[in-house]
Amino acid sequence: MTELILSLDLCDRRQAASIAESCAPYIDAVKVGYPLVLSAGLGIVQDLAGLGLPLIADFKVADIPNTNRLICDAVFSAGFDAVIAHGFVGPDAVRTCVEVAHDRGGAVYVVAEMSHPGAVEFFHGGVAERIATLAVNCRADGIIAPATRPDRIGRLREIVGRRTIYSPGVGTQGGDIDTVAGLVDGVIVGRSIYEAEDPAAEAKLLSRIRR
Ligand code: 3DU
Repeated sequence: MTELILSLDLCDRRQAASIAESCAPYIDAVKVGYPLVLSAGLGIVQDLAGLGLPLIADFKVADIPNTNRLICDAVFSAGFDAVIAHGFVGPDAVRTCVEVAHDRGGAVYVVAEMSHPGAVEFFHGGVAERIATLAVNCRADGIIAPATRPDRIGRLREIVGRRTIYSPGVGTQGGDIDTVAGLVDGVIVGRSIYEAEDPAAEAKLLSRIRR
């Protein structure tokens, strides 16, 4: 089953909670990042907790080990179930995120390669492969890989094996859900759902990948 993860990049707390609630029957998790938390406050986590879905903190944590520890402690204390971290900061920094997450019963997903056009500047030429290897070595729960480049997902899958791959970039960024769904464990979809006239109907439509 390929999961459908709603990326809730809205800046209005009530609108975000309402869209998440309407989509809840058709999605497997909710990803929350800086746009929503910085606009609505961390209280949004409590608003979403009632959905009974895993909440993923997309803070792309990328600091020294001590700061990563403080950030991840705060993430799990707030009620998140997983955190997304960058891998380019190196193994000690990533390991710290994994330690905190696993102590709290949570998960860490490491960004191996991003989905936007400019990502090729630094992630290509072997870097994404090295980050994916680092994620495995640091016992991260999985990686983030680009739905906009299915061939790259294939390459990164060779490295991470059965570890989870979550993939953003479907829809608005150009990635095709039917192409990507069979390659990954979950697709992350934001604007195609929350900007739709009927977000719940769109989520329902996309949730066909779960079959
Ligand atoms: O393009 P969308 O609206 O479906 O949103 C995609 C989300 O996934 C958004 O929160 C973005 O910050 C995040 N993301 C990527 O799009 C690409 C990455 O490589 C990593 C995260």
